[in-house]
Amino acid sequence: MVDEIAKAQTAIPEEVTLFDKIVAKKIPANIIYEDDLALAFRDINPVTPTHFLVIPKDRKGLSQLSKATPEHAQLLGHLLITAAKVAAQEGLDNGFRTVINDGKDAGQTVYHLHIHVIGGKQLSWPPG
Ligand code: IU
Repeated sequence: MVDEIAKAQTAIPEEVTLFDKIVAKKIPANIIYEDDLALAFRDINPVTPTHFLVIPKDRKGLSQLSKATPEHAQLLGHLLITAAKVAAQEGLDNGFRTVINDGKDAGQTVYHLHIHVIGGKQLSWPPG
């Protein structure tokens, strides 16, 4: 986790992100859901027993949530609904948490909007 925060200090928006490469199946990922607009795959560095990411296949300029405009409303809604659907598919019936890290202070390392879905254990609050 400390590594992620260190990585976030130097992470920058890119033309083609690592997640674009996952969408294009150029780099491997454990994909658990896919439709026309969204992809969900297991995080390679899980922080809870279940930890997956929901991403837009075409991020339409959404490197991070703070870049969202009204044009992104439908896509963002679809991603949230997908997060809940895949959480149910994963059996997270007792609850789960969604997280969107935005920028350095939040520890964002990949500038392709993504929703973390974490669960599978009792989570604590507040996060650090
Ligand atoms: P962050 O919110 O930008 O910090 O999250 C990026 C996440 O992407 C982080 O949890 C990584 O472990 C994860 N990840 C991944 O699952 N597969 C990859 O190929 C890469 C990062 I690069």
